[in-house]
Amino acid sequence: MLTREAGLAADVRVNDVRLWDSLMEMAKIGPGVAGGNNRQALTDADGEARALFRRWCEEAGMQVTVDQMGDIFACRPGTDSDAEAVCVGSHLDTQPAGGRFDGILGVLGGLEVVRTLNDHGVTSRRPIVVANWTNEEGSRFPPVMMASGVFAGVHSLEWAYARKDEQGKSFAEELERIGWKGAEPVGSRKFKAYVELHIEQGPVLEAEGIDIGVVTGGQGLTWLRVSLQGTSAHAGTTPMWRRKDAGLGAARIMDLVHQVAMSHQPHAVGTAGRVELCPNSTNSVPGSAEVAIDIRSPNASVLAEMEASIRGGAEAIVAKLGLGCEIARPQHAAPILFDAGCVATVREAAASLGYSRRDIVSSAGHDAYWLSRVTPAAMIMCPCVDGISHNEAEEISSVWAAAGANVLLHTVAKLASAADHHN
Ligand code: HGY
Ligand code: MN
Ligand code: MN
Repeated sequence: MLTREAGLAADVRVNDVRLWDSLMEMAKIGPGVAGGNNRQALTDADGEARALFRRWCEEAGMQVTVDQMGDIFACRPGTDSDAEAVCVGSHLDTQPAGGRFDGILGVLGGLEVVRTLNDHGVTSRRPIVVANWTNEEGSRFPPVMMASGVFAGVHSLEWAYARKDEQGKSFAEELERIGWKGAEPVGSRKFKAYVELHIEQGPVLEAEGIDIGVVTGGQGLTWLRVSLQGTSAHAGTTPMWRRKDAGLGAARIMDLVHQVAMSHQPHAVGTAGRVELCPNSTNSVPGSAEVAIDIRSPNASVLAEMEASIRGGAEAIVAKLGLGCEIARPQHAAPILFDAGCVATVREAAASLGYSRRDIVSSAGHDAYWLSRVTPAAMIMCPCVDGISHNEAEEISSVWAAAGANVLLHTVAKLASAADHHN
């Protein structure tokens, strides 16, 4: 069978109804309490979602393999089996109060690309791989983008396996328990390019009435974990001057994070999304506290300055309150730029499809951050309602989903050297 690299016919579009139905089917797994999802990494719900994704990929004629971090790779063969594959994908795990589209659109959008190529009998010279990266959210097992970080050599497999959740369960034992610990060495697989479709998770595209975000890069992010040591004491009998109140320290450090972010406007952001007090009892002065901090900026030196200000400010706070303090940095990703060639292919695909588009820097972290260390990478974004995400109210339209998937389809077809149609 002769295959010309004629490329994918310009009028081919994804099946928007099938894509939306798949998103809604997947959303039934690990439901939240307000219409979104709570499908945290390595829970039974995550396992169920993975099984559904694997079934769909096998039904689409793909060969599915799993690596030692549980990353799933569904491969559609190309005509040249020696050619490096083009990879598309994202993540199926969600935040505890997550939406139905953050990550999921990129995985099922990739599946829809393959389904559409199958519908039209289009072959591609390069294999196409649809990936699901384990534990992108880093909520149950910090940090974020964990498995793609191991894949890119940012974390060791042993370090990742040893991460524990709040119940003290390790990543390795939970991965084993849900039956998704694969054999493929992590990072052994090489790609020609990686393209990730993702909702913006911010307000820009919708506010400007733009269909497609051509993602040129991503802002940097740092996580700090501040552990405070005071003295647990009776809330009634202990005079104020005698207290070593770790809860008060945590409150002041939360405010410090906000002040530091506000001093680097308009781009810097910062919050303390998780605070644990011990013994966490109304009538006991908190004896210890853990404050988990997330700060971000598109500018590397501003991010470093913010971290220094928080470290310095926290030292002053704990000195005044007579607390012990340890600060760890479980996560740091410098600001990144995506591959100019891949970004141009995304931009051309969006233009050829007639979508309104604009360059945008990602404010959220994504697996593409780490993939860009080991392969040329780019991202495509679609709007989301009011920019809401990491919230069960996260919402997109099927039109936005289809637009993003169409740009993904034509980008992948170009990168994989899709040949002509055969039926
Ligand atoms: O935290 C992030 O930026 C990503 O949504 N996990
Ligand atoms: Mn995501
Ligand atoms: Mn997320």
